[in-house]
Amino acid sequence: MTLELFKDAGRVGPEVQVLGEGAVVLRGLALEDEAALLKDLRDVVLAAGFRRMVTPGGHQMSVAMTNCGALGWVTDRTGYRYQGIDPDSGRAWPVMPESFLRLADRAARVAGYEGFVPDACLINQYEVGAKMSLHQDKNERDFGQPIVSVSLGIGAVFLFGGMERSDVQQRVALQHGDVVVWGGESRLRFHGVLALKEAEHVRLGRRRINLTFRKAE
Ligand code: MD6
Ligand code: FE
Repeated sequence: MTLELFKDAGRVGPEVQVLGEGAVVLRGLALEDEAALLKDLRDVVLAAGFRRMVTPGGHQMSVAMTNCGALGWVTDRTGYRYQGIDPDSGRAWPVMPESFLRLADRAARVAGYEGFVPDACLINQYEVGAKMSLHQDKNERDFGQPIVSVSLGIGAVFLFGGMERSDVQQRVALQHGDVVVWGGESRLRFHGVLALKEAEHVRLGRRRINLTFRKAE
């Protein structure tokens, strides 16, 4: 499908693994601009720190989160939503860095989605033992827009299910620099992340950071 782009440009494309209709893993795609990405990540986290939010059911999440961009995803006892104000600081979320926007655009294009301009980047931090239960991403307005998900730090096993919670799941090992792009027919498939195993990454230490770019509004 999308490797045409690279043929035209006369260069070799990234390694692509198809997970389903409209869903691909682009191995190592985030490594090209890694230094800028990690520096900008550090700046965002200094302005809006990681915090463990509470679900509407009253459970504290094992994953710590923050956001950048015009909108941020939050959860509390009243529900899940996107909002422009960081509830911890009372200020706007940090601006989405250029390096983040460039990577989201490049990944979406390679996967066949043109004109993806995210207004939200949810940043998840997993320490050893943290996990993400099976869920669908459905707080966004337009399911015609994909999600671009970037894995940094230590590896994790991503679960990719079907349209029903009970559908069987593929297990996908994600490493530092891998990017999953998720849209089309697959946009509402259930997915999650298994509890993180002990490991250490040279740049990020004993944790995994996941950036998910969304067009929320
Ligand atoms: C994670 N990712 O990889 C959690 N959602 O840490 C997600 O929940 C996710 O990777 C939608 C699309 C891609 C994802
Ligand atoms: Fe998700």
